[in-house]
Amino acid sequence: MAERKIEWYTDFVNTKYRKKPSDLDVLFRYTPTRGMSDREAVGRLASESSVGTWTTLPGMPEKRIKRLGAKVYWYKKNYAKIVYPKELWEAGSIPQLMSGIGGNIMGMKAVNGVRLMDATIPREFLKPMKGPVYGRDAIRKIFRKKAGPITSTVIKPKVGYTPKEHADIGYQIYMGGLDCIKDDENLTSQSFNRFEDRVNLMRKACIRAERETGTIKDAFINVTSPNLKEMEERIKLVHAHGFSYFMIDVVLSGFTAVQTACDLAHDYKMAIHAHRAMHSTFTRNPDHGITMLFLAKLERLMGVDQIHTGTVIGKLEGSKEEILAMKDMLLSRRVKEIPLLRMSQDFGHIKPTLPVASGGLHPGLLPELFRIYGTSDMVIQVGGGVLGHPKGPQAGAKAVVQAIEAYHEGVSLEEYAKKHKELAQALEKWGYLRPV
Ligand code: CAP
Ligand code: MG
Repeated sequence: MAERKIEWYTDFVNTKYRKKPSDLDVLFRYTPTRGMSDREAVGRLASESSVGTWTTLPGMPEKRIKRLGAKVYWYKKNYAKIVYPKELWEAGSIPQLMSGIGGNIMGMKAVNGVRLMDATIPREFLKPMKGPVYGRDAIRKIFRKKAGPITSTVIKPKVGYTPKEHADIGYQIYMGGLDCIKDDENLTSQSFNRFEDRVNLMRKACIRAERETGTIKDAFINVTSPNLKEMEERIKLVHAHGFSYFMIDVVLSGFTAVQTACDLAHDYKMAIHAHRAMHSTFTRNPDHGITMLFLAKLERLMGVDQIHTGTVIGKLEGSKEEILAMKDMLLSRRVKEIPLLRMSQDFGHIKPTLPVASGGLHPGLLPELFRIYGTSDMVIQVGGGVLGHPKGPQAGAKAVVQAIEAYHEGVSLEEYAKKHKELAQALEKWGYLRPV
């Protein structure tokens, strides 16, 4: 029997292809399985993420479908660049985009692993996207401060307090000088701390602290919900109480929820704090999944105003190289390619998103954190490092403020601690510890 061609994977490899500005240009890292050539492996990635399947399709309208197919235009040493024509995508829909470039290809037997590193997203796709309402401008427009950081504390223990206990501690922290109180990622509406009661009492604490300090206070209250209808109700409630922000667990809630939340944020002129809990399930393995950098890009485009990006020196994983590339990507109008790490991107009308450093921070680490980030235009989020202060949460908040003042004044923490007892007490407990 004559041998028949049953598959067309290598038709998707075209190293002579000249990419168009309207193409989506994606960088992947891949590891072929044993016996699979690079060409065969990357062809499969391009096929499955665009129009192809495992076999040839004799009846298909050849010309049109081939035009819609992805093209591998470059591959070398486990990296490939694949372009996709704009017609393949529903502009502005992140779930649909990810159904292609982050979809079935992640499970193909042809590769031991495939990692979506980053993508240059064309202007056409971005057109319907609104981006953040405030983003970096939250520092000036919400808090009326000239410079960052926006300071916040997540109350610890993570869960367990009643709304009243939560709001009382929140009040003390506000009075210690911090701008915001954040819910933890696993605090939503449990029996011991109902959402409605927390919103209500937190608002009272916030207003009282604003009146007594003459500064602006807000809260990142977690609206993560079992369904979109409930999420919308919770956002409306937070808005009706006069908060400027709400928080959402962006990975756990999913892209559709985030896009819905962002639309509502535009309706209500609110800012969104994006917690990334669960991202490590797909960002941590260097050979597989999706990078945190690309996730952060998607979140900026969808419209979160601030997103957790890591600390380098705190308790959670994240390389300095990626964190810095991500921070620049979030804060810039345009970024250049960093070979094999980041693709170029023009964000056009999409505002910058603030990075959030969180996880194991305490006063002794803050100046080092700002030096690493190269800016204090960010959000800092200190939980244990405030609540664990030997003299209580208010003293903990004061110590954070003092560490920031020392940084802005260019004075060492030891020097500043000579005249600021809360900072001295924090340094005595934690010094410059990098928690693990
Ligand atoms: C920090 C935190 C944050 C993580 C998130 C926690 O508390 O509340 O959720 O920082 O991580 O639950 O661990 P601490 P990331 O300040 O007490 O460490 O910012 O890396 O997404
Ligand atoms: Mg947390």
